[in-house]
Amino acid sequence: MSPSANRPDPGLPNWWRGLSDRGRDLPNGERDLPDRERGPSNRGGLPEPGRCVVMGVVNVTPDSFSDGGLYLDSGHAVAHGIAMHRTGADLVDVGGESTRPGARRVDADQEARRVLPVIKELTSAGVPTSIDTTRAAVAEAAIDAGAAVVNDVSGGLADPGMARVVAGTGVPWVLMHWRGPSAEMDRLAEYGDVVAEVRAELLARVDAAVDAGVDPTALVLDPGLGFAKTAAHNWTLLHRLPDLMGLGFPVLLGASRKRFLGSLLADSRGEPRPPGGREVATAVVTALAAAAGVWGVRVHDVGASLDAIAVVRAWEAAG
Ligand code: PMM
Repeated sequence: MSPSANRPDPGLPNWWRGLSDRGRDLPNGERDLPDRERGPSNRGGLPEPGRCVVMGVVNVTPDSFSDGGLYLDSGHAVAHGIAMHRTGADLVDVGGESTRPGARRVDADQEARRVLPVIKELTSAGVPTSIDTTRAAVAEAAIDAGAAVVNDVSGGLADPGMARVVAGTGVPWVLMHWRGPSAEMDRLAEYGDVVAEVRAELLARVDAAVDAGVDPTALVLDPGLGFAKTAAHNWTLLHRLPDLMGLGFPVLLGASRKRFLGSLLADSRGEPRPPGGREVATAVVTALAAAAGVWGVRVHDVGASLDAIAVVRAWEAAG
């Protein structure tokens, strides 16, 4: 792990450097602890289990690339969420709109009809959930239904109302790097320096969020693997994870079963390995990411990633 991991870097805005260096002013006139002195469970309401967080995926959609159609029925979606929670998922990420490359949008009512019953039931079963949406209205209704985190693959770009909802409710917000809707994203995968551009574009989203009143300690950054990124871009971003973590925010990674793993594992005719055969590769990415110190991973197979994290922890603890 790079020595610079998790250290706010010098190119950061003053509000963030000040926050990390000396803590926050509290309304009662006292000063909160600086980040480096905070306990492991004191970051803006995010789960901090003392290891890499595992977010389990439930797509209540007919067309997601890996689990599309499996959990469109809300009973199946709830049962799967509960099973992932029992396996050890720290959060169950519920989405109602596919973001696969080229996917067409569903309307907001349909998205809400898919996710709200699932979030309500998971919440009453004691399962912490995040809502995977780019729409402020869906996020707000999901928070009302019990969602504890907003996971926004557009980083607040798709809906200008999202920052207001997050600021108003105070829930943590995952800002993913995004350049445009799924139908267009493949042609937006043009970079000179992918790491520098992803960092700068994410920081711009952080600034917009903070300007809208969002607490910066409630933000998580995600490089958006596969979203306007080629396989080569994804590998470069993974290789240079410490540069992203140097921004000082918790980092979430969503590599699970994605296309770049399918093409890495293509057969002798060049046919990509189907999503179901990408789990070992996913768990290896989880292990390497956990060893690099990421805050969390978003995965389809919770048990496999928890096993990978257990290996990393045992390896590190023996040192
Ligand atoms: N990827 C997908 C959906 N939501 N959220 C975050 N934060 N990061 C991701 O990489 C991400 C995401 C697409 O994958 P899926 O179809 O398996 O849900």
